[in-house]
Amino acid sequence: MTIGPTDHKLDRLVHLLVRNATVVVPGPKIASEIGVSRSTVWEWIEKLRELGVAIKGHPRHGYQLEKLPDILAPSLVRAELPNAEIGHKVIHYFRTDSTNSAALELGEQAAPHGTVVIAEEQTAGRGRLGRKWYSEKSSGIYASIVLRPPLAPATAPVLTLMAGVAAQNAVRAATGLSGDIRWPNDLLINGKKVCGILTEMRAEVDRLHMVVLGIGINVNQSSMPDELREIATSLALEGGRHYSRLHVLAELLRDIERYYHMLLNEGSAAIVREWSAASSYAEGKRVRVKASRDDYSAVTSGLDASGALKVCRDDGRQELLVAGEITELK
Ligand code: BT5
Repeated sequence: MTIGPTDHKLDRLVHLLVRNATVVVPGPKIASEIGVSRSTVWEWIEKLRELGVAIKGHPRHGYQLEKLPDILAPSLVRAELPNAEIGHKVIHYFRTDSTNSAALELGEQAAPHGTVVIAEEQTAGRGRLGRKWYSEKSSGIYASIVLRPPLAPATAPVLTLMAGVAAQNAVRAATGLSGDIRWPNDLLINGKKVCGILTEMRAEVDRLHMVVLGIGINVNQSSMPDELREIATSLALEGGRHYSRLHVLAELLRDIERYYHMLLNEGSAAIVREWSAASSYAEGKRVRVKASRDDYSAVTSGLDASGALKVCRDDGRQELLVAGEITELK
């Protein structure tokens, strides 16, 4: 079931509990401050508890947070990002099919540049080419960012590279874990995928109308499903501890804003340079390439100016990859 975006009054409830984290807030006070009935407050407290927010208390006495919640409520995200361009508007869902679908739809309805759509859970999270993105409830970050870049459609691949570099930086800043970037869009830790990026766009002939950058990061999953265990991991599995999704998300949005400005001010070459320095896959890596009808081994030899990957096949032929999969050959 897909449900609508989170009521801004529920967002205010979370904010109010966080602001008063050290005291018990009486139910009637909460009800009057946010303008809902006491029974609605009770229902919402139950809903938050279901999501793992630890709240002590009872309708008769009042409520108090047992610890700061790791919920990506818009007011909490915005509080982390004062004056941000990316994240000045945050739309939150407890559950939706795909944040990319929601962001594309909101973008068609004129959602401004920098709007961020977040879900605690996706029922149809997707990767490229119709693949599925496993989106366990409240363990990962599922975020889609609406961008309206004053750029030509040919720049779109560089936006994906930019998001990869931003994700790598954000993960390092928030957790100390260092990841590698596999072309074009996977963040790997110890060889396993911890983050994927799906860029979708609406373009006119010479101008990008809207780009949606969809980013999935596995943060606190304590195990991965059987079919992904060999290839995927989470920050918690690698770091051996729980991380604040809010903190990781805030770092991510800040880094995306920083690299986005680098792209606008210095051009694609700056992002290609950053990516090349950040990825062990840029040059000299032996890989297996799976392109549309081709499957071969090769060695990578750098990115071209548009972000395409140059590879040299074993028989010496050069190829330029604009799409496709590569995996490391050991
Ligand atoms: C991607 O696709 O890596 C892009 C994933 C983008 C997900 C975000 S979440 C927010 C936004 N809303 C969406 O609906 N999507 C975006 P691709 O390169 O095609 O990789 C997909 C493959 O990764 C799958 O076929 C699995 O093998 C693997 N996979 C699936 N779920 C995973 C997970 N949670 N962690 C790591 N690997 C996963």
